[in-house]
Parts: sequence; structure tokens; C-alpha cells
Amino acid sequence: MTTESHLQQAYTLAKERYAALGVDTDRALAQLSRVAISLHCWQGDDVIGFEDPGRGLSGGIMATGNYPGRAKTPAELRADLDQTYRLLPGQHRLNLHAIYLETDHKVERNAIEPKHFTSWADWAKANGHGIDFNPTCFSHPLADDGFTLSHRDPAIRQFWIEHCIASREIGAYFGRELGTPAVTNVWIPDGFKDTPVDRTSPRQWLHASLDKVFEKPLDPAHNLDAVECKLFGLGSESYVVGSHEFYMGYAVSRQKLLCLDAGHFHPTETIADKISATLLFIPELLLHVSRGVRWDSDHVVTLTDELQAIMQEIVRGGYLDRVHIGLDFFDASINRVAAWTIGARNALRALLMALLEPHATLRELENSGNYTRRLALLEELKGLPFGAVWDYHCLTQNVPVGYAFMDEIAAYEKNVLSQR
Ligand code: RNT
Ligand code: ZN
Repeated sequence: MTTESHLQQAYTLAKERYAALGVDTDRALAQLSRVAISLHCWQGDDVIGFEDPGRGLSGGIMATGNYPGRAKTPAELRADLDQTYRLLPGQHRLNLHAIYLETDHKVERNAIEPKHFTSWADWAKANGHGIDFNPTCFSHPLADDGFTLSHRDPAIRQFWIEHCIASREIGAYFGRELGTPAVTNVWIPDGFKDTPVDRTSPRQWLHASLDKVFEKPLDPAHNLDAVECKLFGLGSESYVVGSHEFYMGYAVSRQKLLCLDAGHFHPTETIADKISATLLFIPELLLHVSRGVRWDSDHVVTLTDELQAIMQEIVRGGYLDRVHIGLDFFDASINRVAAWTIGARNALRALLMALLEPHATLRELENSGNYTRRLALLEELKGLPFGAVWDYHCLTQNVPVGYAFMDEIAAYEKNVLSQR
């Protein structure tokens, strides 16, 4: 008997188990294959980019580790991404930062244009990827004192406003070219290491700056604006200008997308519960699926309860059309293609688990006040043969089943990464 028929048999048995609970596994897989995850380009090169490869990462975030094989050119980064996408069932997006532009001479951040990103657009078009975008408000001399859009110096604020405006135009360019809107997400590192006396002025400046950034309406078919909050960062431990309350208020009043990064809240605070609450007041959400570990907000995503809760909330609430799922982590201590693949496959696995829930039954139990059965069923679901459904999905989508994806990564490391 071939492994393939084993996998098919296992699926048939799993399908029966789920069907007994009223769950249609084929339908769940069809839904899963329609979800595009936005893969963050920056895991491939430790957030360095191509603007000034000699300059290190700065701005309250840090990639640690020196695992060999980091992508140093756009061609290398695209090759690593291609390899990663080959290991993921489904068709996925790319999340690009402004510092990943391609140019043979220095271009100031406030002068970037779509023409610096045509190779990315061509590559995305040829491979069926949508693209999302981000202004890069860090790793730059004008961000070195820790402030950008909320800087006390109006000239420095103006520079970053122009950079963000240029970035929205590039997002719209990708959206037009690729026929799917880019989510352009503004995250700034602005904040104080130690206790500030004036918490108000930087927030007023940020508020005014953002209004200038978003002044020009762009067609939502091409570009969607998002803003990302944070609780604290490296060097901004005591005060972050763009806090949750700040951006929640901003997004609600301006009807922007809110970006919830799983690593940007108090260590015991999770973002799953924020989805249904925020979506009552804003049109759509962007998620940066990440994993906080102590002071770090950017570990590779593992199949945690928190990840499962996020995906459950998206599915249970019927929010798949209103929540953009992006990944955000950067680990330079392990194979970077593996980091992407493990994180993305985990996001998809958690999503599948959520799609395999007997939603109608669970709701009925809850609505009729039968919390005992609700608890029993939720616990029982954890032991159902979800893995057989996932394996079958990988099989039918022509990507490696199970741990076999590591064989391909090992070969890629031997033939490509170790030659760099
Ligand atoms: C930083 C934010 C932000 C960045 C990327 C590189 O804390 O999470 O999203 O990770 O812009
Ligand atoms: Zn983030």
C-alpha cells in the first residue's frame, strides 16, 4: 500500500468522525484553500532590506542570531520566498516593507515611487501573489532619536509624512497591478525609554501627522490603510506614542483598519478577544500573527492555544472577509525558510482546526444554556483526527505532507543557502 493511499484512508476515517458531529471536512478544506496569508518579507533577511544593507536594524525591534544563508539581494529573497510558498498549501500574499526597494542609486525614503518596486510587482503577477505594504519608519538617521511621525521637529515629521504618503501610493500601485488591494500598514517606533513628563504633545503631533498621511483618498479596491499599536519596545519601555487606545480611537474616528499584533500587548493579554469587539466599530482588521516571549514580541508562531483562539474567533464570528491575516516574526537563529514555513503552516493548521468545529451545535448548546455539554464538546474536539485532514489537504495541494517539508528545506539549504 502506498503512503498516499494510507493518507487517503486516514482522511476517510477522519471525515466520518467529523461528519458524525455535523462537520463537513471537504467544505472546511475548500474554505481553507481560499484564505491567503500575508507572508512578511522581513523574516528572510532579518529586517535589513536593500536600501542600505550596511545599516543595522533599529527602531525598538531586534533580530537576534546569525544563522547562515540570509538573503542579501532581492533575487535571493524572492528565491527563498518561492521555496517557502512551495511548502504551503494554498495561494498566499507577500507583505513588503519600503526598504525592500530596488534601485542602483540612493533614493530618499520620501522619494520612493512605484518604479522602485516593479520587479516585485512582476514577480507577484507571475506567481499569483497579492502584495501588502509598509512604510519603513525605522533604521534611518531621521529616526535615530526614537521619533518619526510624532517628532517634536516639524521638519522631521514632514519627512515621515511624505514617506508614508509615498508608501500609500506604492500600495495602491500594487493593488492596481495585481487586482487585489494592498493593506498598507503604518507602524512607528516612537516612544521614550524613561518616564516622560509630556505624554500629550507627541500624541497630538502623531494625530495631526496621520491626518496628513491619509488626506488623499485612495480607491479601497487598490489600497487599504491600517495602523498598528504597541505597548512597549526596546528603548521605548516607558511610553509608546501609538498605544492601543490611541490607534483604536484613531481607527474608529477615521474608519481605518486596525492592526492587532499578537506580541504588542501585556504578556498575558491576547488579541483573540479583541476581534469581535473592534470589528463593531471599524471596517476591517489586519492581524500580525506573532508570538511574544517575555520582552520580545516576534518569535516564530507556534501552534499555541492563543493562535487557535485567534483563528477560532475569525471563523466563529464569520470574519474571514474582514480580517487580513499577516505574519510578523523574525528569528535569525534558525533556518529562515523553515521559520517562515513553520509559522505559516501553523497559522493554516490553526485555521483548519477552527473550520472543523461543529459551529451550529456549539451555538445551540450555548444558546440553550447547556454549558456542561459545551465544555465537554469543546474538549472532545481537541482529540479528533485533525492531523489526518491537514495531511490530506497537503497531499491534494501538492505540498509536502507533515515533517517532510524539512527534507526540502534541508536540500535547499545544502544547494542554495549554504552557497551564499
Ligand atoms: C514592530 C511591529 C512591526 C514590525 C514590522 C517590521 O514591533 O510589529 O509590524 O515588526 O513593521
Ligand atoms: Zn507587527
